[in-house]
Amino acid sequence: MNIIEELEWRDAINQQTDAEGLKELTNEKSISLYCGVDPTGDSMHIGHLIPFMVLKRFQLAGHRPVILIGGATGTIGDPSGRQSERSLQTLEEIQANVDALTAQLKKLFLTEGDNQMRMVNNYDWTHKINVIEFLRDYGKNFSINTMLAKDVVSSRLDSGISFTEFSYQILQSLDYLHLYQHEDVQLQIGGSDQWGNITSGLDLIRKKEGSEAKAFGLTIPLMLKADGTKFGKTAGGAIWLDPDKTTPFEFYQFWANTDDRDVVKYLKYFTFLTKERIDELAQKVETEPHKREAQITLAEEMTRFVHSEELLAQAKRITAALFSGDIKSLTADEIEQGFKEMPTFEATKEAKNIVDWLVDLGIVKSKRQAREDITNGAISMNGERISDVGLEVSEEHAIGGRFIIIRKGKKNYSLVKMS
Ligand code: 545
Repeated sequence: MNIIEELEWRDAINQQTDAEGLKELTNEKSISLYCGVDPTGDSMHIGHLIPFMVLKRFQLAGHRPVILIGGATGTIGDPSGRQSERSLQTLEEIQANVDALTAQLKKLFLTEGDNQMRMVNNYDWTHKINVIEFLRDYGKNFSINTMLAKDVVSSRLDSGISFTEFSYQILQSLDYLHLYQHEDVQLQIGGSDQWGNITSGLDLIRKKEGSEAKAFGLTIPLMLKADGTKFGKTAGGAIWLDPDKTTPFEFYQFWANTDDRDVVKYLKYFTFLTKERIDELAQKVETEPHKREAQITLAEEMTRFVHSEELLAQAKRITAALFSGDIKSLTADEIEQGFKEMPTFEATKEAKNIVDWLVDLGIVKSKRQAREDITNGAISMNGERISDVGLEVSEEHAIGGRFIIIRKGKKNYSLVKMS
C-alpha cells in the first residue's frame, strides 16, 4: 500500500489539494513534509497528537518529516476554529511553552536512529523580516478578497477580528514557502481546521515559484464518537500527553474504556498496527466483545507510544490491583495515580480509634454506622477487611507512610492522605 492509500484505508484523510498528484509523487520518491504546532499551551493533548502520528506514518514509509514549532506564529495565535479574539500571551509564557512542547515532541518523535524527524522554529526566519519587506515582498501576493473569504475570517466578520489575527494566515504561508525553498518540503499536513492556512501557503508558493511548483496540502478529519460526544474529552477534561496533567494510568484507562463501536476506528487512526492485526482485532470485537482485547491492545499501544514500556506496566499493575482489590501490592506513587479521581481525605498521623477516625474524616456518617459497617465486614483498609472496632489507625498503616485506602461496600473507594 502506498502511504496515501494507507491513510485512506485508515480514514485519516479529510481533504487533499491534489489526491492523484500526491499519490504519484509519494510513489516516485521520498518527500519532505511538515506539520506545525503553536506554543499556546505547555502540553499537547491527544487531539493535537493526530497529525504528528500521520507524520510518523510518512516517516515509516520512507519520507522525511519536519516538525515546526511556532515560536513566531505563537505570539499571534491562530484564529482558526475560534469565535473570539485571543488575549496575547507574554513572550516569557510563549518561550516556556516552546521549551515544554519541544521537549514533548522530541521525546515522542526524535528517539530513533536514522531518518529522524527534524525540528524547526519559525521564529528563526520570521523575526528577520522587517515591515517594509513584509509588505513589499509578501503582502503584495495576498488578496484581501481571498483572505476575507476564508472560513476563519468570514465567520468572524460579525463578532470582529483584529488585523493581527487576520494576518495570521500570511505568517503560516511564509513558513510553507520558506520550507519549500530551504528544506525541499512539498507537503503540509494538519487537522481539518488548518485547510485555509495550508491552501493560503500553496497560493503563495505558486505566486513566488510559478504555477508548476509541486506542493501539496492534506488535512486529517476530526475524530467523531459513535455516541455523538466530543472525542478526547472526559469528565476530568482533556487527555493530555503530559503525565503530570493526565497520569499514565488515566491515559491507559481512557483508551481501555473505548466503546465497541469506536475501537476499530481508533485502532486504525491512532496505532501503527498492521491491517492484518487490526482486522483480527475487529473480528474479536464481533465474536468475543467481553474480553475487550481490541480495547486493551489500543490502550497498550497508545500508553507505550506516548509514555513508555515501564509506565504501561505500571498502569496495568494499578488496573489489576483495583480489579482484584490487592491494594497492598501498589507503591505510594501508583496509589497516587490510581486514586487521583477518588474522594480524598486528609488525616493527621496521630493514632486514633478506627470508628472515630472514619467518622471524623467524614467517610462514614455516624459512629453507630461505622461500628455496624465494620462488624458486617463492609470496610476494608488497603485491601484487607477490618473486623476489629477497637483498631488503632496510625502512621504504620499508611502505604509508603503516605496513603490509606478505605473501601466501603463493593467499590466505594476513599483515599486518605496522611500528613
Ligand atoms: C503554525 C505555523 C505553521 C504551521 C502550523 C502552525 C500551527 C497551526 C495551529 N495548529 C494547532 C495548534 O494548536 C495548539 C497546540 C497547543 C499545544 O494552530 N496554525 O498549534 C493544531 N495543531 C495540530 C493540528 C490541529 C491544530 O497543532 O493540526 O488541527 C489540531 O488537531 O488545531 O507554519
